[in-house]
Amino acid sequence: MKQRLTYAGFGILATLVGMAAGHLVASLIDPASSPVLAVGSTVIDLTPTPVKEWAVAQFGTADKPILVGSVMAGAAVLAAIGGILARRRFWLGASVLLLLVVVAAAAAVLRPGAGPLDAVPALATALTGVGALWWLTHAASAADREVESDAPGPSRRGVLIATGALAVAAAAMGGVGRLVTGLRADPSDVTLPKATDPAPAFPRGLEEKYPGIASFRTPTSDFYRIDTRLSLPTQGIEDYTLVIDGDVEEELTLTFQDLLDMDLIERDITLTCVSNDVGGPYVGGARWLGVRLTDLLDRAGVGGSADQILSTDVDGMTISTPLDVATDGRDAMIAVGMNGAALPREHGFPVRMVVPGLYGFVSACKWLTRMTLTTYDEQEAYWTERDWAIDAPIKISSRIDTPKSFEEIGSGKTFIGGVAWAQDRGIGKVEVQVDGGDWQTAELGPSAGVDYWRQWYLPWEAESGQHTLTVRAVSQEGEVQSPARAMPFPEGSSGYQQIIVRVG
Ligand SMILES: Nc1nc2c(c(=O)[nH]1)N[C@H]1C(S)=C(S)[C@@H](COP(=O)(O)O)O[C@H]1N2
Ligand SMILES: [Mo]
Repeated sequence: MKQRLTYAGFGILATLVGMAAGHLVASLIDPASSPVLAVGSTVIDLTPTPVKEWAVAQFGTADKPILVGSVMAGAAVLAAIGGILARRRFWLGASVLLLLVVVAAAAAVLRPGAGPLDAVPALATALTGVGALWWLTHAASAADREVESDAPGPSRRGVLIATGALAVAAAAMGGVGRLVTGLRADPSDVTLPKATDPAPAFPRGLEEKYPGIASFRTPTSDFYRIDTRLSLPTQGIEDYTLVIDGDVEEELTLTFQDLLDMDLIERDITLTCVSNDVGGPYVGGARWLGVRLTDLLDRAGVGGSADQILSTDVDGMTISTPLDVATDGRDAMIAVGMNGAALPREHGFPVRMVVPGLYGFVSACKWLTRMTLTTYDEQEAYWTERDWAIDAPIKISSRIDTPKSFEEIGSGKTFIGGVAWAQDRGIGKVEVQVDGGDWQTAELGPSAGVDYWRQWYLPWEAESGQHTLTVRAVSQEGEVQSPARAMPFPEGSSGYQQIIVRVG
């Protein structure tokens, strides 16, 4: 039994060393081709929509580390079996490791936008992993022979040396891989020109006077991040191009500088993810800098048949946007800046799309490299293939930020506060209901335009006991937030947020 455990450990250690080697080689080629990440990404793409929604609801943005952890755990189980088998028949055990590598190589090569070169990290994993297993099993069997012959010798130490050296090697390769990724061109090296059409001065939000309410502008580092990626693209600006093709008079290929040379608009726009539950965190407000979408489309000259802009990212991931909505006069843009700086890699460096009023999955393509004017009949985007809606305007919604659900607060003078959004229409009113009583009109914070969320608060004389608080928003056009409960799939959640608080 002890022997088995030891060999299971050998299998796991060998696999770890192999993974670390693959990760290091991938950091030089393309981080996404790292065996663990490639398998993880394939799992994401193959996961049925309901399961994915469940994972997002259950784990939030921790879903990615959990997925990577699960892939590693699965690999560890197989690696342990491989290690045990390798004790008696080395190549049988090694073939289990090799099977894992073949799966990883296939995942890396079959990713959209990948090529044969993306199999190299898996190859490095195979060589290192099998080599490590060979070293460990040979050191151990040498030690076994010594025990049998009762001759004291250095081989037991040999096992320790092999184990220690391999563990250190795995950690070192992991560290170097991280360093290499960090060395790549940084968005903070990019200086952006000023907007030709700047946004008005940004008003001071309510958050200082009414603590607990989400800050009026979401700090970039706190901005929610939702995408299908496990590693960030390493796209730089020197070799960046944006292609506009499909049903256009003239196909365009623009460099990053070409985009900066055009007129730039600056707008305050609130993004929202379709996966945001009522009361959820996947919404944030930022100041975006970019080229007006219609300026670009006019340059290319859109033909008569297109009804969809199919955006493609650096890796071939696609996002669809309804052409008529994006060009109806709203401030849709191809953004290069966020909150006064270049886009961070997490949020689409160097270039992304932002369309006020549409959920991110049908508009906000990050790491954008191509816009194809086409039709929904002809081409389907990533989420369209997964049965999500194609026309997905953001639903009017409101959220209570303070007090928190199930919070215990002191009785007396206090306030209820939060945010509300109805992009492209603007918030007209926010109403709060305490214990099912009359809808009371909340005070609104300053406005940064119809595409931006609005903070709100309602002074409240809190009496001891348990209370139910409910919020709803009304747009400037008088459209009332829908009370009908809906799940995020397929076109966004609806219903009123209701929380319970205890007043002491
Ligand atoms: N290339 C790419 N762009 C993408 C996504 C993606 O998975 N890949 N996710 C979209 C979704 S679902 C949303 S809600 C927004 C989120 O943008 P953020 O991460 O900058 O907040 O990006 C959109 N753009
Ligand atoms: Mo999203």
